[in-house]
Amino acid sequence: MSDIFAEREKEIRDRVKQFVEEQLNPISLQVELEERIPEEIVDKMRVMKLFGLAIPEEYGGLGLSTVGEILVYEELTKTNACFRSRIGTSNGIGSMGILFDGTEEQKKKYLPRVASGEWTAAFALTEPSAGSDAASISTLAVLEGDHWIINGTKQFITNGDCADFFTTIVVTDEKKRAQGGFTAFIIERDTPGFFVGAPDNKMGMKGSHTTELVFRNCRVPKENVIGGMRMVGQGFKTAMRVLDKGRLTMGACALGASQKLFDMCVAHIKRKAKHWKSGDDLQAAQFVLADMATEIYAARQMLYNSAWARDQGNNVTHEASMVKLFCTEMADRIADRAMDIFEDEGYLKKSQIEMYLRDVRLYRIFEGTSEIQRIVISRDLLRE
Ligand code: COS
Repeated sequence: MSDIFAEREKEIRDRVKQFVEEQLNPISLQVELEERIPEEIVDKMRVMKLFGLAIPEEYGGLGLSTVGEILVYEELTKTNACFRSRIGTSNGIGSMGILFDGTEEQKKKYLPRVASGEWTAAFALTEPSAGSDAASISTLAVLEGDHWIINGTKQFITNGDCADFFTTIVVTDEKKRAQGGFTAFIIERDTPGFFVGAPDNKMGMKGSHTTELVFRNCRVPKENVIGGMRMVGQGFKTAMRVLDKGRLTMGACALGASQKLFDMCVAHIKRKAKHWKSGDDLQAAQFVLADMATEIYAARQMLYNSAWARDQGNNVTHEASMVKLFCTEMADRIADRAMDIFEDEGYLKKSQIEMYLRDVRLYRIFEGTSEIQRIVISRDLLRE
């Protein structure tokens, strides 16, 4: 399996591992309590080119393969999940639509700025009445001369507080809807008629913020249709392709968090076992660790295999959904078992076990709930 990793990607992964251990872990709790990532850390992530992981070198990024990218995300999620969210949303779902389907002018304008971390990107699909059922969105764009006039509301948009532009999916043909009636736009933050709401008060991911976006007669130039006017009506496909990739990276995040929790549990049990009087206690803990390790092993194989298949040019729509479904549900089980192992200590903020428990729960929700993944998997397989 290690043959699929290029030397350069392993070297980048190792640098990120060191960065996590030396710079991010020491401030993980601080980010949770202050609900923000210090700007000097964002600067360090810029210098490491982490905002350009998946962006090709010709546009200033690192140009990692899917395998290389998931290796990095796996390391980056062995700490507070917000660091990965800040990077991964911008370099992932926020800008991948431009990379996949944008015009050359759009790629040249936006991707180098995302890669350098000068600009942050976000992805806006979800609406108050359209979360999982993405085909029910109602934000509407109407063409008037050289501008589209957009009205509607998006919600739960990660990076809403800090994004400079938003890849936004809206309706342009109410009859065709998801079958040729949705279009992807680039909405810059200072566009007239575009308003960003206050950060939501969430259960977890405290250092990463979601907001509402409101479009009130928002005037967007024709050039901001991703891919240009020939791509009007193709926005649902752009969004789905972006999510196919995003679901693999979500698997990597869930795996990284699970591995970190497992490592914490091993260290905790080794510390505690010295004081246990009965061998039964040790065996109970050993059985839990064995189950965790087995699940993590299975998750890693399916994730690496699917990422590698994508890098070979294969369509991995249902594999990506399988990875997201399995890895994110596993992370939830592992966080719950970690709480069992740490007992009262795990319930304390300073242990950070309770933070992981709250944060990994989101992995089962964003970029498509577990139920959505089951729909995608079964539909794809039945179609085959
Ligand atoms: N890649 C490329 N094209 C795709 C695709 C994919 N993965 N999935 C669907 N499409 C295409 C279809 O081929 C179809 O094209 P045609 O009109 O040419 O036939 C079009 O998109 C519409 O597809 P479909 O009819 O399957 O749409 P549905 O409304 O039935 O889609 C699902 C249902 C579940 C796939 C979709 O609503 C979904 O993924 N929802 C979850 C959204 C989500 O993850 N939200 C989280 C918030 S975003 S962070």
